[in-house]
Amino acid sequence: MGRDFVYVILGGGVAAGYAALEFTKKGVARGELCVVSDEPVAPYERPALSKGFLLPEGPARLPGFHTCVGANEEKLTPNWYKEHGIELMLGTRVISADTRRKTLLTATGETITYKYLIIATGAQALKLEEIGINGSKAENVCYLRDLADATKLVNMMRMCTGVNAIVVGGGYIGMECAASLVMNKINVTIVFPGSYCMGRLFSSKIARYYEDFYESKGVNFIKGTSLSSFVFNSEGKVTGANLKDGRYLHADMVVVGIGARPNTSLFEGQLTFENKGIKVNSRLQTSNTSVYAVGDVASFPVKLFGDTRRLEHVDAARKTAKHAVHAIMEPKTVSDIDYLPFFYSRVFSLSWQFYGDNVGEVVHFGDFSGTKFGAYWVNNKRLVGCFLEGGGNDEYVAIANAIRLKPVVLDLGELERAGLDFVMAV
Ligand code: FAD
Ligand code: NAD
Ligand code: ISD
Repeated sequence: MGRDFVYVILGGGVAAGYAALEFTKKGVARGELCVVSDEPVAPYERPALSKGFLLPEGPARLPGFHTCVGANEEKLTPNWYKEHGIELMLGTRVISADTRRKTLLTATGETITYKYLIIATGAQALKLEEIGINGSKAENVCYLRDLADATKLVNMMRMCTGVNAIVVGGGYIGMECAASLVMNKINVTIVFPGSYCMGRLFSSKIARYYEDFYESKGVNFIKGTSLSSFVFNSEGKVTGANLKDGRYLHADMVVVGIGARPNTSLFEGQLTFENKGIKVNSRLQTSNTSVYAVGDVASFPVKLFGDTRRLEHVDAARKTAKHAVHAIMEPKTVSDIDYLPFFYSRVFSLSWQFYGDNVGEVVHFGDFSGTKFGAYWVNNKRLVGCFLEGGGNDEYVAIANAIRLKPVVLDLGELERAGLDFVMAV
């Protein structure tokens, strides 16, 4: 069995949805484009899974958050793909790829041939077993990567009102899920090995603010240690956890967020890799000229900082996807991607955004006992990064514009005194 397309998008997540929309804007013909996804639903805004989807009241549900509503663009329901003549192969896992022959093989034995391939396979949650702990398959242990995980977590939260959850990991998933668990009236203990939460991005001072806020909501932080093993009952449910520092924690449910791994194994040995991702040029093209990579799997040049980065964030997925389609469909007019790294989160009543790079010296500003504060990162006398909690839209736009210019900063004290006024005046 074989199917033949001009363009194939492998993966059906955020990048796939934004790429599909861009293909239609660039005039793809009916029957030319196929999206192959092992998920049972059309591409959706994955960030909604750790935010709106977990709310106890009025939760977000599909079709409400199909791409591309996260960027205020069209909502691509399954019908949209049909109307545009795009083949949406859902529940279809690709088990091997041959970039020389330009073919993909599905788990059901179907061969898909392409002229151009866009790899948009994203990432998967790291499993506890990968850090030497058994228990991932227990019915009360949850991960959060896809709709099935989020549905299991919601069902678990409904059964666990008033009881105890352990959250393993103090990164994005750990912090966003802990907030949702609290909103669902579950007692939360977060365990992670670092000395403060969100260690990949936050300074210790920023982290302290969020940890204090969470503690005011009843969350218990156990830092500087990690799980050594779970304790199970006779039905195989987790009832508690032993920590490496000797402590024991009772648990009715567990949520695990210990990092992600890009889904690149189909292309190992066929394409060039960097930063555990598929290396692409400024047009998102891999070492094979017919193959492009976007989203979480792509290691792409970040012109602003003169290096190659793999960013596991939704804005990068959306923009790399659009850029790759532009490069494929209109190669003569496409310029080099010029991406400004952008990360954000929303928990409880809090909301922050970060632009740029968190390297160099940190200068904090604003009111850390109030609701609006931030930090700048200055590297080699240039402003390279800015974090702001509680800002308004104009301020976030000003930050993004300023960071793109990397203005010179000679006096850190002056920068601290100016605070947000510094970027507003750039
Ligand atoms: P994905 O969206 O993961 O899509 C990959 C797709 O490929 C999936 O459909 C997958 O099933 C499919 N696939 C993989 N392998 C195969 C195969 N062999 N055959 C067929 N299909 C395959 N980022 C932010 O910036 N802000 C946020 O608030 C935010 N919240 C998040 C919340 C959660 C719960 C998660 C998990 C991530 C969040 N992120 C957030 C990160 C963001 O969602 C990702 O960076 C983004 O989804 C990456 O898009 P992608 O298309 O590369 O990968
Ligand atoms: P992460 O890298 O943000 O955090 C991993 C956490 O696990 C860290 O706190 C780390 O200290 C901890 N950890 C590592 N080993 C551990 C151990 N042995 N025991 C306990 N903790 C351990 O990864 P994540 O939170 O799992 O997120 C997964 C992916 O989803 C990432 O790509 C992330 O960018 C993405 N995501 C992003 C957002 C957002 O941008 N707002 C929200 C949710 C998810
Ligand atoms: O970027 C996002 C985000 O944070 C979400 O929750 O996209 C989703 C959508 O806004 C959900 O509708």
